Amino acid sequence: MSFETISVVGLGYIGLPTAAMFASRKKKVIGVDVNQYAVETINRGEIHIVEPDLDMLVSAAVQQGYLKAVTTPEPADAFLIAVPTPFLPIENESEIPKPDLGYIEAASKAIAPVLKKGDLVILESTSPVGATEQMAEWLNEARPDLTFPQTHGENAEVNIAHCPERVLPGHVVTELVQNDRVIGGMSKRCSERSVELYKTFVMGECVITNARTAEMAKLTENSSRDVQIAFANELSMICDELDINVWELISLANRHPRVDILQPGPGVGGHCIAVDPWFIVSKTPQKAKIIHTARKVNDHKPVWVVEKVKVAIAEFLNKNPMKTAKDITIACYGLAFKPDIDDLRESPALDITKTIAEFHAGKVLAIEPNISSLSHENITLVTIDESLTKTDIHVMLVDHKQFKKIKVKDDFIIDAKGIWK
Ligand code: SAJ
Repeated sequence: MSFETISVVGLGYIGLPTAAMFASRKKKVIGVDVNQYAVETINRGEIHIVEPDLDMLVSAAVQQGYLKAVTTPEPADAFLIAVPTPFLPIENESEIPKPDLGYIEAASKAIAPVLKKGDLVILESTSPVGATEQMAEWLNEARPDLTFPQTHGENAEVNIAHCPERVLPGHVVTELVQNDRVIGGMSKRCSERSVELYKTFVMGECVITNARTAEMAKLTENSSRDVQIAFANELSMICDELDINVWELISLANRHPRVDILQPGPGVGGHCIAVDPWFIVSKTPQKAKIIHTARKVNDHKPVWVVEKVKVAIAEFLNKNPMKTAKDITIACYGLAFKPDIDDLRESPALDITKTIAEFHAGKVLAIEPNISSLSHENITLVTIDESLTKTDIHVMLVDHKQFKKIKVKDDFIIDAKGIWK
């Protein structure tokens, strides 16, 4: 049975581009989101997030009548769930964060009333191992009149799979088409039907496995990157103590044919790499030792950068005994969670800037070429030129392309990205 109508639940950074991609292949797509503002924006043919080329795709899809957004699910042949999977709040620093499946539960309960025999339900959200089986249980509880793969395997009336998204923010539109897809069906039939669905637009290979392995594959990809970044961040702190330029060191070590070290930075941000490893650690805390340590190393890096700023303030005052901390202007270059994007969510650069603004008596400037306003009373958003004339201590946090051309002559530079030193 082919897929005439496809519903995408959750119209964020993954769901909206996926919905637009199906619509661009002339499928009837119903996007579902609890956010009324997002729904209205999309129905006008506009977008509520920033992602290159997505605006054109959504505008065309809405204009041609292939994409509409709603707040309450409607019947469809396939449902893709792309809702957030954050972790639950922790009481203290030593606690291991646990995943919050609340959005998946709410999405399952929302689509259950419109599910029918022959439908396919795909969980795309990055999820802890076992989440797809849990989702299947929620659907089964809500619709005891239908059969599901956990009890009826190949003969189930509703098919279920986990097909994690793996696209890089900033490159979503191309990566959705080109990347290989891991397809983890709860039965062989679930996988085969999912492949058929994704082949609507995916040019990469659709590789079949089971749901648990697919869940773990996604977590492994992001944990692998987190561990590698932690290695670079640990090196940066070791090298600072030993008076060695870590960027020179890494470029030398990377000349070895089997060494490929990533780059240190102010910490790991975004909603994926700093979150997903915890889904492994919370499930198997006794075994996930390197993954756990990497998280701690990366989470400590912003604290370390703030300490360097405090040392620079002390050195500045030592060199300028007539001045007080109130006279010192500190500029933070970059607030986004990584270069050349406008996304400030879970950004170590933003956290560092806010922390400095909390303790520092003098002015704190922020230079973020990708945003036009910032609402924080102690931080002033300025241009590069303004900052270069007013600043005493320069803190380089994000290697946006605009910053690479700057020549900073002052003595007081903390360069977390190694672009000025
Ligand atoms: N970072 C470093 N040093 C590096 C590389 C990155 O400090 O050498 C930092 C970045 O500045 C940023 C953080 O790591 O703060 C994460 O950035 P990223 O570019 O590594 O990854 P994300 O979070 O934008 O996207 C990741 C991708 N996963 C992998 O590359 C394995 C993407 O493919 C996933 O789809 C996405 O997570 C996701 O949604 O899970």
